[in-house]
Amino acid sequence: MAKLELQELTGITVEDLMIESEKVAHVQLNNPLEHALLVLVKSGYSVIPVLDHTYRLQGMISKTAILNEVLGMERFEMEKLSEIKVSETMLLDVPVLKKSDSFLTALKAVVNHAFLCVLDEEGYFEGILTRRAILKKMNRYLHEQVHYHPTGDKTNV
Ligand code: 2BA
Repeated sequence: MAKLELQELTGITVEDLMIESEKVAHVQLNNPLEHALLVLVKSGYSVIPVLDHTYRLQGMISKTAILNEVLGMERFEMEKLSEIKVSETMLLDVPVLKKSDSFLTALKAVVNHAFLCVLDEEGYFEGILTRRAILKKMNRYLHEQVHYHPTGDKTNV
């Protein structure tokens, strides 16, 4: 594999690294929390996107928020899971990116967020960009720098 140069790294866009929407676990606005918890547990993720029926992003739902919702004074009131909708419990303030955003924009964003939703101009969901995808690219670039400049020549870093 050819060495990854700095210009190539900074020239990478969100589109090059994102996970396409078909592969992203998600739930719908009017799903009951029971369904959302099932998807979260089965997929293994802690937070996933919430979409409406037209595939527009509406929020995010987490295992923690669901468990908080059903936490009673003395026990988890699991019967509530079928009564409450995702729309009542989801997080509304969702960080987003565009496909055309640069690697550096994405790098800054994943400092504070494990993943970001990627939307088109009209708010339709196109996929997600994860912290893992960004770190993987950074890891490759930095290791190649060390490999090609083992004596600490920092001219290309
Ligand atoms: P978390 O679910 O908190 O997962 C944190 C990290 O743990 C993930 O980092 C990944 O490295 C690992 N991990 C968790 N569940 C996994 C699974 N089922 N298969 C493989 N690895 C798993 P990232 O890959 O950077 O993902 C960051 C966040 O993006 C995840 O946080 C999750 O909220 C979301 N995410 C990632 N891929 C997703 C997908 N296909 N569908 C929905 N959400 C996804």
